[in-house]
Amino acid sequence: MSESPARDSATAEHLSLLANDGAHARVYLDGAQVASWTPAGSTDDRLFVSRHARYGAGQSIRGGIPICFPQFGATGALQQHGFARNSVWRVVRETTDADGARAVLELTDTAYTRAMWPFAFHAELSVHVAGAALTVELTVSNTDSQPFAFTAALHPYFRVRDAYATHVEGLGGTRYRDALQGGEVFRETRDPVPVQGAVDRVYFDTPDVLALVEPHRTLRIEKRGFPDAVLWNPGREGTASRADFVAGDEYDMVCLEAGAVGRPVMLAPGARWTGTQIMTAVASAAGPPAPR
Ligand code: TA6
Repeated sequence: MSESPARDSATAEHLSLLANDGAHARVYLDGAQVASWTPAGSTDDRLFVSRHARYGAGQSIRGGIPICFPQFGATGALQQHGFARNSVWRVVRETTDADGARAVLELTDTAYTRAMWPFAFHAELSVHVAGAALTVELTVSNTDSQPFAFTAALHPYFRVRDAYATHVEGLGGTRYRDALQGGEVFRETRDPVPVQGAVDRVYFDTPDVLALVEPHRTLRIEKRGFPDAVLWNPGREGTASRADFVAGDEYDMVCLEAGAVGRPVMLAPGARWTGTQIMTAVASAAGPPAPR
């Protein structure tokens, strides 16, 4: 992997997707990371990116939608969240038509990836924006002669007005592993689940439609192919201990992720797997928020 030249959000190589209806997304080639999404008819970016985020090859931008592959978290032998977010992806195509704007990027094995994970693979990320929705789809193909297993997640940082006034709908009754309680597994008794401070949980086998609800607006989050969901907020200590966060960022973001974490995906030679996350801005019944 090459060392990262100093870059910023403007100079790091990226694609700007603009649908005919005005919906917009920005995708960086570093990590194939979506780092901005504005639904049609809105000026509000629904993705959070820290002012201290780093840009450039080898960096994962603190915010947007990092891709965790071929390992979620620190649960295996690889670096935290795998290498996809630290790799430079190639643009396959970029199109705009009546259905919206789409970019497709790809990543294949290199000497860098094989040194950590000795398999040939092809990963493709499709990003589509139109109307109120952003759709991100990760497809992994096994191009090796032996089977492999991986875990993965799409790790969106959603921008919110006050993280600790949000809640998540749809998780009630599911089991979760709580990283803040020594990795113990519990069953969720609440629905909705309020975000009330630092939280770091993998919810297993959840329903495919969840919602991140703020007092003034809602994001509908649908996943396909990803059985699990991850809920993360770093809390005060989490932002203070990471140089690419600014103190106070914990109020501005909630991660509600689509993951294949609990059971690794097994792929035979020639086989393919796809996981999708569809994020839709839902109009608020309560009207525009009062200024903070
Ligand atoms: O998805 C939640 C999580 O795995 C947390 O445990 C937390 O570490 C977060 O991801 C961010 O990880 P990072 O390596 O980007 O600091």
